[in-house]
Amino acid sequence: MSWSPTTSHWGAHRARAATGGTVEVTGHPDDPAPADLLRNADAVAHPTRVRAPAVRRGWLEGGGVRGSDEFVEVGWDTALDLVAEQLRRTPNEAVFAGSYGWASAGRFHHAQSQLRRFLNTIGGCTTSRNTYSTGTSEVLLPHLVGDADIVMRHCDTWDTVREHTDLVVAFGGLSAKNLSVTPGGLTRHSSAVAVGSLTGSGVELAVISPLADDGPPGARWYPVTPATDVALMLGLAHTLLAEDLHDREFLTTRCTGFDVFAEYLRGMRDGVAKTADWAAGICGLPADDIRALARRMAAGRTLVTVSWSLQRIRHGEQPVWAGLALAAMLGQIGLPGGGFAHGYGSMGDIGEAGPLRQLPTLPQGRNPVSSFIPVAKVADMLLHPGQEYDYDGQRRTFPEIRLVYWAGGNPFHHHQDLNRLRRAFAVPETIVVHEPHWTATARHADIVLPVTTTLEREDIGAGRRDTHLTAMHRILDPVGQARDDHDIFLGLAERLGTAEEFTEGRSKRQWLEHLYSRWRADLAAEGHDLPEFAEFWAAGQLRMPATPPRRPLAAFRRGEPLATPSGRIELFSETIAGFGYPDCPGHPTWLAPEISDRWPLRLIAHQPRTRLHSQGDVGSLSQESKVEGREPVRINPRDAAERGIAEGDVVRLFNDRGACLAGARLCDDVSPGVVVLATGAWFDPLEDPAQPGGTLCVHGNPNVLTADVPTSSLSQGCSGQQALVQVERQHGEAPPLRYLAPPRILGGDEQSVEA
Ligand SMILES: Nc1nc2c(c(=O)[nH]1)N[C@H]1C(S)=C(S)[C@@H](COP(=O)(O)OP(=O)(O)OC[C@H]3O[C@@H](n4cnc5c(=O)[nH]c(N)nc54)[C@H](O)[C@@H]3O)O[C@H]1N2
Ligand SMILES: Nc1nc2c(c(=O)[nH]1)N[C@H]1C(S)=C(S)[C@@H](COP(=O)(O)OP(=O)(O)OC[C@H]3O[C@@H](n4cnc5c(=O)[nH]c(N)nc54)[C@H](O)[C@@H]3O)O[C@H]1N2
Ligand SMILES: [Mo]
Repeated sequence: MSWSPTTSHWGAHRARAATGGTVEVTGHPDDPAPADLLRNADAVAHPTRVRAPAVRRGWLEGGGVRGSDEFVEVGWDTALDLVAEQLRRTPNEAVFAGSYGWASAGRFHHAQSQLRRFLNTIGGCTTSRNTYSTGTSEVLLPHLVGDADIVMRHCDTWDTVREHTDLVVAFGGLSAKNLSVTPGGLTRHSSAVAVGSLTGSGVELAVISPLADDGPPGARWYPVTPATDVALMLGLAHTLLAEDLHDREFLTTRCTGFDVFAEYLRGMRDGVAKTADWAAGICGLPADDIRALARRMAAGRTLVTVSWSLQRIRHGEQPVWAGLALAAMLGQIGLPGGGFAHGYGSMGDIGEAGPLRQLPTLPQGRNPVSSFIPVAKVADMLLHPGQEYDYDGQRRTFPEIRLVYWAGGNPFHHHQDLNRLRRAFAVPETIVVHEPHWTATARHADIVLPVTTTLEREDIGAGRRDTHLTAMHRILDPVGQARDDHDIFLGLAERLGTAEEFTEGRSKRQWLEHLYSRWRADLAAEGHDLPEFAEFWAAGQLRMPATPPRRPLAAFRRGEPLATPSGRIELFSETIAGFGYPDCPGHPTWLAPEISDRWPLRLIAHQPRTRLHSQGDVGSLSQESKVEGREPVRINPRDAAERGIAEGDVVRLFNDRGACLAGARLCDDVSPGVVVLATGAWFDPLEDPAQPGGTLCVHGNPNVLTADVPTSSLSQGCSGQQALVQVERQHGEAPPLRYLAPPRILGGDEQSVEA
């Protein structure tokens, strides 16, 4: 059989059906660095696929416990009748459909857009704002630079960096594992190649991270103590100030509030000068190295970049703000290859040269309900309806939620303190989940509707800065009775009398043609002549026309004001200071992280190398990385020896909130005092006798350990990147894994009619 074009968040590729219902995949012929993640494609036929609509038995019978109940398979008509009835009886504001998550690539079958479009036809729902990725920066940066995109999306290309930059100072590193991923996917992964060859092209690279492998070979590693980057940045800034290496002209004409920040650096009010020696005592790097780095930064063209991970911890505003202030002192913001950026090494599209343009998009309609939460407040909302909280200068109140609807995300992957999330998920009357797989979220739902994956349907797809638009051909038949999210919502809309509004009379194929044709017309208005849909579909892809490069910071440097109150970069923000939040003052500030004698190790729960979040965890690449079936945890040999832990041992990570098992990998790339357990191992909870009321995740999901606390009252962002833990060898036999098989399902074949 021949290869068909498709795309994924980890890149465009080719696929074809293989025996056993699975697929074969191969990289796109133009891709210089196809993603390893392609190897997880065989997850599509895994036994964890949801085969038929299923309803939690306890929900039908008025009892049971979400997350440990069995399910009853029902036919599609019954399932859709049940969901429609619940939607009919629930007030719209009491329906929470924030439904955060990455789902699959593809512009039409984007699960969250389909969900919101459908719910908007029946009166709307409570939603969520911002992301787990950059929820803190999305709120902070508009106060500092007017538009977050100018430091997160309009960054210099890697070619510009290679040509102009002498030194890249990368707080959080430039992690190769992250570069294969971009929402919607890329056809050519040039960033992966560019980062790998940076130092070879004469660019100096300072990787500031607790992990050596956050940078490519040739980089200089600065093993900073986690959560202390702000102290380091202040120590660098103080050195620039003390040695008169700062750009006064830029600071007075292009920034506001440097005087306040400089007073803080000198310790005029708190009596603590933020010298390199002061910083060294906190961040673990020698003071001489800090001073030398500051001088080096001032001696040439320097790019300061802060990875997104740094704002995904408590007080996550501070490293972003302090990094911006440091770059402002160098006075190179807006010069090619210099200044400040946020997210190189976090996502594959940052630094790519492809066009940044609007892609074909499914219109979602208008949500008549104005109620929303910042995305990471989901457990707080469910547990504390009516409670007030702060958010970006507003005082808001949690709505009372009776029905939770999730399509395209996995909160039992992405949220913190999963034992608390279990308590929160016990609250609503009904939880509906659309899922291809029996994820932990599906297992905590009442009504689980099986959906297709991209391979089982037709779509069009591309990512930000992608070079091509891909015609995503259908490669497999739907697994079991799986339906497209769109068809499920159509079934509901028919029952609720809004089918015409939902579909506008178009079939799925007509929607693809419609979205494409509208997009084509927009491009025609710009003078680009693109083929008709049929021609595009047959070709399998088209090259996207280039966009004129936009360098908003260069324009700012030339005198164009920013959309901030002062029109300048705000190193002190009167607005933020005016909110009076103790956990986010008016200028970059060192706010010491929590430490604890009981929990002496700092866990880094970063993005996984072997999958996208939880997606593909049952695929080959991810499965091959497991140790005794458990997720690998990396630990420095010194910390392992102190605990009698050997390579390959099953270990237990624990703190006040919960515990999980993992498989030990001893590794010198990890600083002493740090352990690394990537996110995304499917939550596999077992009642834990040692932790009354809590559970032990026998597989290795770090979110049983992370705290459900916001970054600050300003942004209420996700702080899940780190947690304080202890680690010990697991004594006795480790409990069996259960996540690789579906939950207990009753009724099965008699009740469900093959589609
Ligand atoms: N501790 C800690 N936690 C974190 C982070 C961290 O750094 N540390 N990072 C956070 C970040 S940055 C993010 S973005 C989040 C990611 O969190 P999520 O985006 O929720 O994670 P995914 O595993 O991608 O979940 C997507 C789900 O959608 C399902 N799916 C795929 N295609 C379809 C479809 O077509 N339709 C439907 N209905 N479902 C589909 C998949 O099976 C999967 O279960 O995690 C966050 N969580
Ligand atoms: N393979 C793969 N790639 C991905 C994803 C995935 O799931 N899999 N997810 C994508 C998504 S949704 C997002 S939002 C981005 C996220 O991009 P990031 O948030 O930047 O990625 P992480 O891997 O979580 O963190 C990057 C590195 O930051 C370092 N770090 C952690 N804490 C500290 C600290 O206190 N100080 C310093 N200096 N460094 C620290 C860690 O060592 C870690 O390896 O990644 C994207 N890329
Ligand atoms: Mo993310």
